[in-house]
Amino acid sequence: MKRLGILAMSALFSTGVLAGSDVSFSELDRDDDGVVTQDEAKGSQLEQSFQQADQDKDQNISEAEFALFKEQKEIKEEGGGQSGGGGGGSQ
Ligand SMILES: [Ca+2]
Ligand SMILES: [Ca+2]
Repeated sequence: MKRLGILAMSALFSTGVLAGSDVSFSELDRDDDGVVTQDEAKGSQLEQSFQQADQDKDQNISEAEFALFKEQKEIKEEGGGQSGGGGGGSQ
């Protein structure tokens, strides 16, 4: 029943800045052990930036590292204006 609403909302979001990248830490941490492994990051946009986000190089993204990563990404996006490179998303 709520599906349409959610779809409409995600459509709204993908016309904005964060095309499908607005994923929360708990969503990524599928086994709920408090860290996101490379395997869990697969398919998210964290996958490409995993090494960057993994500040202490233990091959896990802790919640703190994830928060930092998102923060830096937002700063970057604000500074660079609109990111117009989203080739994957169709309207
Ligand atoms: Ca995990
Ligand atoms: Ca780490």
